[in-house]
Amino acid sequence: MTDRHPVTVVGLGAMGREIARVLLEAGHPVTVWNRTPSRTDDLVARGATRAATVAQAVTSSPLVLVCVLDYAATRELLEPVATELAGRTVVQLTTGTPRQARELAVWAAGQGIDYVDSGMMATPPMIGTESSAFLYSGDEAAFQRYRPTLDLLGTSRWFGADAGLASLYDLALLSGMYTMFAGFLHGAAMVGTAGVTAAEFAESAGDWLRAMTGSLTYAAAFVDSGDYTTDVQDVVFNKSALDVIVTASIEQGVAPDIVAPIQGLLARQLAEGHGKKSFDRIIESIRSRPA
Ligand code: FVH
Repeated sequence: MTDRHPVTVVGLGAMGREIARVLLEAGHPVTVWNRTPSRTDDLVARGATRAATVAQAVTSSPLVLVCVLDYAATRELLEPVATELAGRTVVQLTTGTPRQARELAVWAAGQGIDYVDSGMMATPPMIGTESSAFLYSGDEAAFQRYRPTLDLLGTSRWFGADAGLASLYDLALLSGMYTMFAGFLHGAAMVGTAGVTAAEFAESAGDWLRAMTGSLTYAAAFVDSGDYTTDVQDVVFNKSALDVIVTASIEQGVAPDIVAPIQGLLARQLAEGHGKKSFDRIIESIRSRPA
């Protein structure tokens, strides 16, 4: 669908507001509903229509975007208006688990609602910019129908008919993000003991981490092949490095809570006889495989 069709946005928090703004600026008639109505004032001033009820909101548009705190709130809002939603498309932008996405998809299918789940790889200021990416899975026909509209929010990436996949990928990417930031903060605490500011450290850390991302494909090759044979920087080597980092942290008065789990995983690999294998084999200590 390429025309500027009506869109409803339910949930006008930090993300929902930016989403509604981008859609309005692109010329879509936008209806908004938020639990706290005053949070929609600025959007109404920009031309959005404020719905008095969720039922009124969802019957205003063929496409309903939901962006609230969690899936419990989503269900509280959508279940009472299932009849009104039948025949429409719901895109669930709210963050949740793959199981929650799959369960909501099953519920929606039972109500005759076209359901697409999404993971938003963006912060509010990124919405509608080149750095924003939105992950989707679920009802492909509905996704394709509204793709031109969804593309306004950021680069759209399709993951398939399993509604849980967008969420799974979203949370996997966030895991990488959180551990990166946590590692940065651990490093900042370490150099902070020598009077180095976090801002100074951020410059070096940024350069180093950017250089290291080039090695992700090497790590992936070990994991995907299941062959962790290496003649460089094996588990023994990396366990030794983590031992030094943990010891240095403690000596500097920094708690090793962030780095110690990696040391622990390497210790397990060593104990299981994989000292000569690559660092990446620690994944074997945490993962389960599809049946
Ligand atoms: N903000 C971010 O950077 C991240 C980016 C990645 C994705 N997350 C997830 O996006 C969902 C929405 O996040 P948000 O930042 O918009 O969240 P808030 O600004 O806190 O707004 C929350 C909205 O949810 C409404 N709400 C909460 N509980 C209920 C409920 N029981 N019934 C109806 N609405 C509810 C809340 O309404 P109000 O407090 O204004 O009345 C806001 O509209 C979220 O899943 C993030 O994890 C964001």
